[in-house]
Amino acid sequence: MRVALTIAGSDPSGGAGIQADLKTFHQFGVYGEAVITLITVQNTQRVSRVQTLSADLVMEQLEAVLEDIPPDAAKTGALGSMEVVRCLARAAATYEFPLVVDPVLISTQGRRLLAPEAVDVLRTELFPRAALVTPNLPEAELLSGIAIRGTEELYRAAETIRAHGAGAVLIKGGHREGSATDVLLDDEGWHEFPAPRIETVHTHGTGCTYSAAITAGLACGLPLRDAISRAKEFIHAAIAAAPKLGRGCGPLNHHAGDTP
Ligand code: PXL
Repeated sequence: MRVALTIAGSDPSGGAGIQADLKTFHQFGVYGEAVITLITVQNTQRVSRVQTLSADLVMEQLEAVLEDIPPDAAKTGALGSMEVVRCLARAAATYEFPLVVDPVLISTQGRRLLAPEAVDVLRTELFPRAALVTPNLPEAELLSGIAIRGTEELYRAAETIRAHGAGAVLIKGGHREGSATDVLLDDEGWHEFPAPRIETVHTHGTGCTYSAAITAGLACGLPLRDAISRAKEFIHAAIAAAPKLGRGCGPLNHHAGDTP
């Protein structure tokens, strides 16, 4: 059985973070492991508290897992502190499995999930270890320093982010005007992953779920572009079939779609 690992925060409402990642791994027939970096207090309406765990507690979880059930691929989500980013980047230098870095900075409700001083460490120390970095539009703007008004700036932002040493960059289209087309820059060049937009507020945890689905594909040995294509179909089906739970921005249906 293939194994995927998530290193991310907890969302007790089950829509985002490690909960979303584990459901997604399971949906792809991949055994899921989870190292917790922070605990949020949240529901579909608000994030009321974020408690980061110490870097040594995060690293101890990671070491315990890696020495016993090493994954075939891993992803990172919310990392919380600069210390965690730095320790993880150091450790990742020795990893032979692919690492997907979802650069989670701020929750949809506006809560910081990464300390401001950690952003530069993320870029300069963790991105060089990543097979893929998956920013959404606001994250791509923050990480590249480029205000993205159109396709031209989007492409320049991807180049700027990849220049930090990531294998590939996928800027997600969920926050774009018009269609939700994602743009990939990898060592073969540019590729677009188109999808029609679904008008809904039930998109809580979309970024987590998408990067987890890509990670599951990589854990199964799929080439990067195939892993993204399959994940894109999955995320579209999961949004289309959202169960409309909660009073706010509700979760996706992680059980949707024709996954293996
Ligand atoms: O979707 C970003 C995200 C990641 N991880 C955790 C979260 C959120 C958004 O709320 O709570 C734990």
